[in-house]
Amino acid sequence: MSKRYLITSALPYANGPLHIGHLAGAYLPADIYVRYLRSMGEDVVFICGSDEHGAAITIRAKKDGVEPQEIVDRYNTLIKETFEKVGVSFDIYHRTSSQLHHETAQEFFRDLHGKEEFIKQTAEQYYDEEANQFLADRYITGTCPKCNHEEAYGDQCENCGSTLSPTELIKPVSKLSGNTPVLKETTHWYLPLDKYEDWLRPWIEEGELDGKRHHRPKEWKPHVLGQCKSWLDGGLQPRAMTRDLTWGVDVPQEIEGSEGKKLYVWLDAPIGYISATRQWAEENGKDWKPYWQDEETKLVHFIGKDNIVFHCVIFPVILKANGNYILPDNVPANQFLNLEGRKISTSKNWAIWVHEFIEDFKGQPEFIDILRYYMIKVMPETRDSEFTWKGFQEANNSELVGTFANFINRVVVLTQKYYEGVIPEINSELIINCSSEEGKTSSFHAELNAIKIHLDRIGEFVHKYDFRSALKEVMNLADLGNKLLQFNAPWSLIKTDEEKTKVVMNIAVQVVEALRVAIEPFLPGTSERMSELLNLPQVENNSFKSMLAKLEKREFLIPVGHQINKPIHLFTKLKDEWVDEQIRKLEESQNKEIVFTPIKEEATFDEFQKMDIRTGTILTAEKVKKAKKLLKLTVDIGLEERTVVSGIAEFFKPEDIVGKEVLLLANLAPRKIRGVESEGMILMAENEKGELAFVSPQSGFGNGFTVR
Ligand code: B3M
Ligand code: ZN
Repeated sequence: MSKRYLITSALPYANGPLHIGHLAGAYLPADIYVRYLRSMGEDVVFICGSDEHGAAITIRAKKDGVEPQEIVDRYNTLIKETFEKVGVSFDIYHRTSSQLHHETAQEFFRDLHGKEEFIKQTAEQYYDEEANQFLADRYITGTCPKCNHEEAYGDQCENCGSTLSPTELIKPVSKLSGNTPVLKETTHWYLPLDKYEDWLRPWIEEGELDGKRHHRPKEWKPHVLGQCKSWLDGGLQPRAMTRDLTWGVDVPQEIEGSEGKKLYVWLDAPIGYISATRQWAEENGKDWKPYWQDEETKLVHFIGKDNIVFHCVIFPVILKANGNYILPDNVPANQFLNLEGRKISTSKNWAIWVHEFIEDFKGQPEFIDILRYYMIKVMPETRDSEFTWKGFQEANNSELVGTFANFINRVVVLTQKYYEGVIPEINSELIINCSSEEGKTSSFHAELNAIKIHLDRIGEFVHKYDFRSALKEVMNLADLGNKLLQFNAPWSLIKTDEEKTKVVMNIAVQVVEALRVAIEPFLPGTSERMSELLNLPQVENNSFKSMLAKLEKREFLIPVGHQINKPIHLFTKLKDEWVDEQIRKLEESQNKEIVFTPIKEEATFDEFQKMDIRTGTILTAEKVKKAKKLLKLTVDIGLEERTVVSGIAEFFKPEDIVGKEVLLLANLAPRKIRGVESEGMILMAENEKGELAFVSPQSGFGNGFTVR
């Protein structure tokens, strides 16, 4: 065990709500780990907060036509409330637009700058001439050079998880104007990552730091090590730690050339873990430094796989270059959760939004824990996994209802029926039937020992970040309880041997109590309801540890004579119609939210007047040889006929559009396209799916008339 733990979850961008993929990736696993550590009496701090800078925010602000601060205020509040309602129990949920964070991040920059860790360099970066600004990584999309995904970002590809630089993208496009960006010189401060390889590689590959054992690489997930190694083997490059932006943490103004420069979001955001810890310490009268600067602290970053390199290479370099900070003991990144056979997509609204789930089932508190249970069961710990509503129903009906709640209910009902809810006095020497194997005999103490074996296994799995197996082990404990009842049949035994029945029922209640404590890291709401059921105080720090200590000393977990309450239904079955309804809602909702292209730069009326748009009718249409997207049209615009090449062949058949009334930009400079002189452009609308539609006057309007 470590002296103390500092646990972080990736700071979610405050540019939209949380979906189930976020929870399964970086938040639910961390919450289980932290709750277990607390229940084992460990000194642990759980840190998170909103990541409020970077293009993810400003793109959303442009889309909504508001200032970035309004976006982060809106989503910081929603995200914080959502985490609270699903029981993700941060010690602080901070935010990087706070003054304390700006100061902390600027302190880091000054320190690195003062130590001349940066290289000030002028290099070419992508610039959007129409938007008249340099483009941050997320403002550029293009084809991923690694997997050919066509919507990769300038800094990473969400499809294959690769970390990229904008200049690696094939056919880059600016998200601001839709144009191809140009390369333009600008000056930034670069962190020469290559300079740190001599200690990075042994740290990652051997778990050694400055010649000493730091951690065990075999405890890191293979896909995390794999991504780090391929980054190291690909050759570390200097990486710009500043950007030309209007939103973010200023480069300290006393530094020459800092005008208009902000910290790169991936320098600023991870420092958000430190500023959040400082805020937490201030609010709780604690000293933050031991959590970040004492080697006896175990630092663990919970993230999604698309953040691996930032947490295993860039942030450690920043911390090491500073010199006062510890490095992470592990970065157990999860893979991606898919939904009903498709990737979760915020732009296509193919997602289960957590705040909507909470709202939909607010009258049924057990639904939060069914969601947690199923998401842990399918957690993408080592490979991408799948969320399906059918799977959700099965996990609830057969495991939570059939195994877990059913056992607890039988114990409570029988204890009420035989002993009016009072835990019976027992003769612990009596022999009963064993819970693990039909026909074998056992005793009270042997059964308590069997409980402890499951509890120890839960801890082992949790410490290996294997939360799926840990939860399975909790369910194995419920199975032990079911078999104890099945192999001893107290409902019959009571007729022939009351004393033995008391032993069986007492052990059964001890199992229920073990489940109440053991389930808390996974399903905190259920544990709370079980506390009411057993008439006990809530699980708190040290509960798991003191439970193990009692079992060590062969003591009761729940004392004889304790009065429990009347039975309640912890979970109830979900019908097939309910599943059908969830799938219908999901399929319908996917068109609900449309992501609009940002409004372009302001145009003057005179600029608009320069365009001459006329009504017209398509007279002929034919395919352009060897150009699957192009059609060659003849358009009658009243005073003349024009030949126009149009990129609509994937959406319209030539024969279907002859006679179509259209609008034509008639004074566009002619240009040769695939050998055909195109004299103008047909106006088309494009929706969120990329589908095209003609923009037409009402039928019979006539040709050659001016649009104004
Ligand atoms: N804001 C989350 C993401 O990439 C990013 C994490 C920052 S953790 C310091 O989706
Ligand atoms: Zn890719």
